[in-house]
Amino acid sequence: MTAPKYRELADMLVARFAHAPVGSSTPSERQLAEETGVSRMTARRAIDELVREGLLTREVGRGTFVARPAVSVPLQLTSFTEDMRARGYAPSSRLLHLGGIPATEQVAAVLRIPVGAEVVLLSRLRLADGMPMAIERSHLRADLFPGLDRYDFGSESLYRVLTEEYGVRFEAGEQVIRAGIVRDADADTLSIPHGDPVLELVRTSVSRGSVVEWTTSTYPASRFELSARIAPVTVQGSVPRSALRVRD
Ligand code: 16G
Repeated sequence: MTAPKYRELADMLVARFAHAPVGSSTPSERQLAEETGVSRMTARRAIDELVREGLLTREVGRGTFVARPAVSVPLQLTSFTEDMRARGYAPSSRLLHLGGIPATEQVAAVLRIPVGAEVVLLSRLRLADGMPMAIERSHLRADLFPGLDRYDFGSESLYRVLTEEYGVRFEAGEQVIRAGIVRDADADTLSIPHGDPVLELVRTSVSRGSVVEWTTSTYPASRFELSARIAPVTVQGSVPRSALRVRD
């Protein structure tokens, strides 16, 4: 059975607005009908669908706009694969780079290894239902994870490989979130305009007392929001660690 015409049009619009910033205006029913050759009635139904699904919002007398960030990124020690599956998206990756490099001073300090020691750099474009979501650059300790290049990170989950093949047990993590401007090469990879704002989530995760991963995830700021569960402080007298700190 083929999908009804309005649904086909709605799906086409979902793809078209996938990278549009929140608040950008979308074509009217009349423009859509003219552009695609469907009736105005079909155009209206397609827009109605997307309004119902929350992708678009209609403002009386003003028009229709891209509504809210498509994805809310949780602040938990979960993997991209798990996050996207939990939202009903099919996760995938495009491998941008996988190879050994000598640790710079910064990498060495974060991973607590000597400067110049080998680390594995894994760079991936992360996609959900085929749509680019983020670029992730992971630095991993080569001594703890020999032979990482045997895995196909175009389809594999890094966390699955680390836990199941290398016995990693994630026990803690720290995530720093900062705003930035997209690098030109990343803009092309993410299909967003040069100079657009991005959110960078920088994660270190710890297994058996060692820092095993230092990953920077670059998300287009216009399409994402961050959410975190907040819990009351339970330990008497403990001071919560500052979440907001001045950047060097
Ligand atoms: C998440 C993590 C990232 C980790 C990746 C593993 C954030 C901000 N970052 O994206 O540090 O490397 O998951 O994903 O959530 P994978 O197991 O799907 O490869």
